Amino acid sequence: MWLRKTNRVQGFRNLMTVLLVPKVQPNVPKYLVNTHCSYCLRQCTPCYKLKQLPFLTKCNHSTSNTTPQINSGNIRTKLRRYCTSLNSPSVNETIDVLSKEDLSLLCSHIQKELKTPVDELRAISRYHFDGEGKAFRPMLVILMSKACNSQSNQGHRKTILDSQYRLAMITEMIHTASLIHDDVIDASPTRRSKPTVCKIWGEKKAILAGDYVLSVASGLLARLRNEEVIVVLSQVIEDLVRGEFMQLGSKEDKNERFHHYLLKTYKKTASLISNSCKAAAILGDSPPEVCDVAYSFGRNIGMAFQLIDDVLDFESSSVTFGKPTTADLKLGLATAPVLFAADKFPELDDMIMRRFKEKGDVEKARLAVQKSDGIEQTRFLAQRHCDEAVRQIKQLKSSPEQAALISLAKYVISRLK
Ligand code: GRG
Repeated sequence: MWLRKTNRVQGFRNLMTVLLVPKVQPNVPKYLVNTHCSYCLRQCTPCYKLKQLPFLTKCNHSTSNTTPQINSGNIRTKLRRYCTSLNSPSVNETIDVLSKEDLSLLCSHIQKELKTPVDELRAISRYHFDGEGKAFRPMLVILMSKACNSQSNQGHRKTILDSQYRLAMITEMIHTASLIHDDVIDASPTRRSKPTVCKIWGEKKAILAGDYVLSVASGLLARLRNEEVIVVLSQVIEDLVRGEFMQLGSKEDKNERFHHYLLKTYKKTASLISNSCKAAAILGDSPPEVCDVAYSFGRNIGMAFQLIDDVLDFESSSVTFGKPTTADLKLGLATAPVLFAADKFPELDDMIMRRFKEKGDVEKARLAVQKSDGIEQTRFLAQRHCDEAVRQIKQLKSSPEQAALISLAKYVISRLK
């Protein structure tokens, strides 16, 4: 039995569109041409540039909310609190977005699927399904499934379908397989505060274990017997690989460079999130417009998620040194904070091109980011994506899961890890 039966409400819940926005200023990446003020986040005509930097625009509205609020707290606790605080008669139960028990159940269902008789392969492939991840993707799938299902007028469409729950598992499996491979590529010693698969078992076994998790996920996907969902999720796997591949290269031209970064971000992170949301809607037999909303919501949340990930690399301190980890710089990667900073400090351009390989590059780039407003710009961009995600999901009929998805969008900006 895939789903636990319980009385409480269960579960949670364009790059291209934006690219189609007409170009209004020369040398401004089309993607960043703003129709929303980056400060007050209201829709307005762009009227002046933010601190001389060409990318973001600002209107004449109040600047009281110039800095997005940074909250702390555990994602699950926060969502639970948010949902219980809703003063609505339909929400007198707690939406346990994905409680610790739900998460360990999901992990144990995944572990059951990874049942190869080869002892070591079984142990390696199960290693990361230990409930230590944030489970952000399955959480979204479960919430989105319920939000889409509740659009239907039929009363019985309120719970998540078996196929949608399997999709949540598949999504987490694809994510985990990509993390295992990513740790090999980056030669990372730790992940989620424990040694990586490649650190313990070596690169060859890590690659094979990642392949194994992916192959089992593919089998589960095929068994959903939904051709459209198979196509959508296959695209995700292609995107993950292409996104990772794009990350190996750099672009010399500044505008191309930012576009390259955003496209890479979509493929590496937002594709899985957006297409999983879309697949959840498809499995729920949602009409095309609901599937589009699910996709757009996921795409914007996914972009924001990665942008904030890139900010956290400059903000989260290493326990040992009390300094930001700047793991991306050390890997030669120029993420949004650096790309924005390069506008103020053109000396970063050469460092970006040589992938911060020369002695002192990483530290110089870190300081330049600190002295610029690259972090602030990146957060604003993430905020805009979250705003758009909220705007999209509000097109659905209200439901507790829709409220939780809105809360999840806010969490993406405020998260600390
Ligand atoms: C095997 C499918 C497959 C792909 C191979 C290596 C590779 C190609 C792709 C790497 C993609 C990758 C690692 C993207 C990073 C996305 C990201 C933001 C990961 C961190 O996600 P969190 O914070 O992690 O949700 P937790 O630990 O909470 O699950």
